[in-house]
Amino acid sequence: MIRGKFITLEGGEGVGKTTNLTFLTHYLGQHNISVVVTREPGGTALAEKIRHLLLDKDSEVISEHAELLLIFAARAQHIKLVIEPALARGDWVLCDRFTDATYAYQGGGRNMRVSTIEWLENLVQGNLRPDLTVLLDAPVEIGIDRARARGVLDRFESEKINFFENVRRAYLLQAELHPERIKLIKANQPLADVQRALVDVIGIFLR
Ligand code: T5A
Repeated sequence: MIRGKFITLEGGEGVGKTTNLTFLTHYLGQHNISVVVTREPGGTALAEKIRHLLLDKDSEVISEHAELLLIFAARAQHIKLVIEPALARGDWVLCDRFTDATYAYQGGGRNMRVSTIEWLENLVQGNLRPDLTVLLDAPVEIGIDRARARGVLDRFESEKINFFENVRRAYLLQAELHPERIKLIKANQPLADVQRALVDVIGIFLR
């Protein structure tokens, strides 16, 4: 059995990850590729409970270490129960956010040490890394406005603009550090153009 491809979508708040994940799922379906669509934090019953804890803005103050460890606890479950079995079956996995989000939000946004994140990444993931990551990038205000237009903000969305500028900077740094894996698409263009760029990027895997 040929192992499936592991593709992640990344970017700040409201840049269009979910919208484009749905588009990509449909597009791959047209190419007869069996796809598992999932997200982080989340993707299993336990990991979705952890997601709820992380996004709940009425919870007690969550320490930075608790936040980081909860994210990796959810990820450990997700990898073992969903991602690895799917890839081993030959399915492709499309995941809305993965560890690049940890480098961006906890590393960039919360200013946590990159070496700590790397250590947890190696512990929890072993050799597992995405085959391809699409980074949707847009000026922070655009994504925030789109997220706000949707209504109630969660714990992360309630952060200050400076936090999101640091998140964006850290994402762009990840793309610089891993140019072979992370492909950047400008998300502040019309959706049809974003999706054309997405088809170009994914085309490499379909040949
Ligand atoms: N988190 C997560 C961490 O801190 N560390 C981690 O390691 C991980 C994995 C999860 C939160 O957890 C944090 C980060 C996050 O804050 P989430 O729900 O995954 O939350 O992330 P959000 O960014 O909040 O997801 P959103 O659903 O808000 O944003 P999306 O998915 O990027 O945006 P989407 O597709 O819902 O689009 C938003 C709106 O914009 C429109 C869409 O139609 C929609 O209305 N839109 C466009 N409009 C015009 N032009 C375009 N090109 C458009 N693209 C989309």
